[in-house]
Amino acid sequence: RYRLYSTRSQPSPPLQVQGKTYARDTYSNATPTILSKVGKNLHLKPNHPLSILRSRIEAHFPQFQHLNSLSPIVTVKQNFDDLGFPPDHPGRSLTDSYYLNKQEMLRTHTSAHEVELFKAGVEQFLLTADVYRRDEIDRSHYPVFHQMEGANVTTRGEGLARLEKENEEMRQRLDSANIIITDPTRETTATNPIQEEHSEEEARIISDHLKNTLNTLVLRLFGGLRKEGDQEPLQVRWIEATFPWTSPSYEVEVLYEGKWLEILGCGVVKQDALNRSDVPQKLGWAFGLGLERIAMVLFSVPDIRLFWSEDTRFLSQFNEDSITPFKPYSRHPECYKDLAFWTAEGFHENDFCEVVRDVAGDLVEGVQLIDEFVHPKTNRRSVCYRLNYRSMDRSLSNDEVNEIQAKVIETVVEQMGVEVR
Ligand code: FA5
Ligand code: MG
Repeated sequence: RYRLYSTRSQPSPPLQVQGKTYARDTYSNATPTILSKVGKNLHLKPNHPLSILRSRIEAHFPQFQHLNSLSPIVTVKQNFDDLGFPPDHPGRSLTDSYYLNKQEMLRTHTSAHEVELFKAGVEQFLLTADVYRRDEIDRSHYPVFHQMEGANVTTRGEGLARLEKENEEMRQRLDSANIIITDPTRETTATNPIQEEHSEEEARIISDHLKNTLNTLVLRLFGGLRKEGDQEPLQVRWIEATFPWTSPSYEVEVLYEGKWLEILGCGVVKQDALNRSDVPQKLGWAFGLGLERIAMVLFSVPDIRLFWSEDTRFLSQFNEDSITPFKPYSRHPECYKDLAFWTAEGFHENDFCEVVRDVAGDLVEGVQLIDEFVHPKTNRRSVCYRLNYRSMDRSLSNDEVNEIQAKVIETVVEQMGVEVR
């Protein structure tokens, strides 16, 4: 396997993040560009769409603890092991996640904090934070995005009686609202089982409470958006899912302008995870929702990179009092460059994208595979990528783009052992 950094003879210095030092090892793959995002905290920036959305959701859960400042550097144990991810789960691989070293990583989801919070005795919380994943490059993917984790656990008996009472109240609200909820997951208990530690009644109360809570949340977020006189009901559907620490598990999709949009994953927390949190007597649910996905729709933001813009033409458009659509200002022209090369063994597209991001930063808008073939005699694989460059904030000169492209080429040759055609 090639290494993104430290190809030179002297050992690389340890990684520095927010004043702390992390020893490097063969796992270290967090790049300076990625590490420079740590501490930006867009979800706390006043009048930023992500912060506005966060406050809206927090208002739906007034009795929950609202946590917004947990460090994105977590242990592999927190992010994966505590939640029951098997050792060979693909999410753990170096092509999908950012590691500081073998033990420490940038969290890939806010669920990384569930066990520590349950352990600390917290029963109801909403946790908003930046999460990091190595991924493709396009208008809806960025290696840093924001999630909000919600969890509600309680003791058997009394606690469940309260949930049942709240179920009744939420059901009445939903019955009188202009919303269609499609839920085939009620029939798929064979593939999405209730836990053997739960009675059927307990499992039903918790699942219903989770579903009622999220259906009323969706109604609050998306319901008010429809235009005056719009008789079309809001449509939500529930889909069976799998997460290692919940069962049953679900995903929620909302129909928006003719398209189903996946907004969250959730489920009934597994007894295993609660035992690991030293609260074996409790039971409850958890969800994790993606803020950018929802904010792009609610605020009509066409490109996920805009959330990172410092341009006042973007930032000045939003305020806490209302959700108003983004009015695009004239976009600067794009410039694309094609790059064809023979891949080396073990080539992975996410690694290539990482190099591009590290060299070009936010100036790269998209990376798209436009051609590939395998040489019939040598079996070597050739690929051609189209790299789209565009700044959100200014015009790029052709010279500047050529310079970035040259640097990309130099870096992929040096670090990935590819051969430019
Ligand atoms: C999770 O991350 C789970 N931690 C969710 C969860 C929490 C399940 C608690 C059970 C209990 P997933 O990878 O599907 O699941 O991501 C959750 C949400 O984050 C998605 O529904 C989506 O809205 C958002 N999301 C995921 N990947 C991206 C991405 N690359 N860019 C933007 N948003 C994303
Ligand atoms: Mg998903």
